[in-house]
Amino acid sequence: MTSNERLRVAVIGGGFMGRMHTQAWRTAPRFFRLPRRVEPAVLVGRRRDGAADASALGWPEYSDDWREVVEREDIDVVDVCTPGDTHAEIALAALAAGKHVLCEKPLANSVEDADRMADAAAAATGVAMCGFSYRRTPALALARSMITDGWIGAIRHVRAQYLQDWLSDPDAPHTWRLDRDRAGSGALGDIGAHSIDTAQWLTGDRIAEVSATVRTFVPDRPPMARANGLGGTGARGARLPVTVDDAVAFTARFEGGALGVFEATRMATGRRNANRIEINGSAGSIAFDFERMNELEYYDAADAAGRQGFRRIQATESEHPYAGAWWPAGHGLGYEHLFVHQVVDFVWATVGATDAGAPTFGEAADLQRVLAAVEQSAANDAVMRTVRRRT
Ligand code: SOE
Repeated sequence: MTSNERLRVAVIGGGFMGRMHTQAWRTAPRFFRLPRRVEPAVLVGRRRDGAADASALGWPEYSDDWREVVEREDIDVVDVCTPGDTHAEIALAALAAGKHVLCEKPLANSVEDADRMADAAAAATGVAMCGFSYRRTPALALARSMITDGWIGAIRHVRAQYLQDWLSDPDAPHTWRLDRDRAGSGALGDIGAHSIDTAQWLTGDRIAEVSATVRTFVPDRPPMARANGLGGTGARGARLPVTVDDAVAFTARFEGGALGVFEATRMATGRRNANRIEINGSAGSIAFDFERMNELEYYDAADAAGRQGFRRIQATESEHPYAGAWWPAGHGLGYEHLFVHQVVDFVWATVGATDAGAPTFGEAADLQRVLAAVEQSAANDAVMRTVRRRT
């Protein structure tokens, strides 16, 4: 399944995610065996004067015109790292031009757009994958294989929290992530989407029903003086309205009967990036917290009485998913490595490796329905069923 064929990459978006994906495309071929020769070709940003920054990141070329770039014959992959309101337009153009497409999460800002993208992907020749990067955490990939192999038995509880605090200060500046037109939703789509994806992927089950509450604690914020993607300093001028949720909490019923409790907030003072999940089954439990991302906690109900307790598995051994390509056991990985692993899987998907290109646009459109159901539940004070996509 290997070939020396080139895979020439355009990353669209020069913010936090664009820089993270840049790093991933450059690093993946250095540490992993890949079936295609990856060539980062062009970074696309909005700024006219972005060429120097792009060059500093190692890009041979910079453009401020994504429309021209996605049509180019010499581009094979379009990697969409822009705010959600532009995902559909860029991805649809790229798929129509026959490109492989990697698109940041959440797939779109609405179920309608997500469906259009999923339908186009189903009819397209290229790979179309949504970037739920946390799936590529070695400890979580290990958890998935343990759950699939029956190590915790039948799943009863899913408890997922994604806690950040970069909006705790009411004067933290406004960003596009606080604007519904650009981001679609707030903590829900930005980080709650990760929890939903992780929970469904780990359990192999699907959320069937939700009951939700959302809050916007700070209704307006000062404008950002310096755009760095996640806040920044030096805010000045009239305050801008916050049109998304600051925090969301919801309960969920999974199709298989498990009970889920989810919480996502960007105002959990003191919690920087605590993406946590605990799953309790009939034979054991697993627990994970991204702030200790190299560890997986595992409880085995079959341990002898008086010897029971959670054990800490360091997911840094060569037996663990992705870990063998990196450092000696115990030396640990960081956030950026997830994006490297995502690129590795994506490249393998372009030569047909089974499951490497997950989640597909179809799966991500299904997740978009969960996001929509959560919003509808909160707005209508009602329990909402999630309607499954046809494909
Ligand atoms: C910002 O809240 C953010 O960068 C998310 O957009 C990412 O998806 C998450 O990985 C970290 O936090």
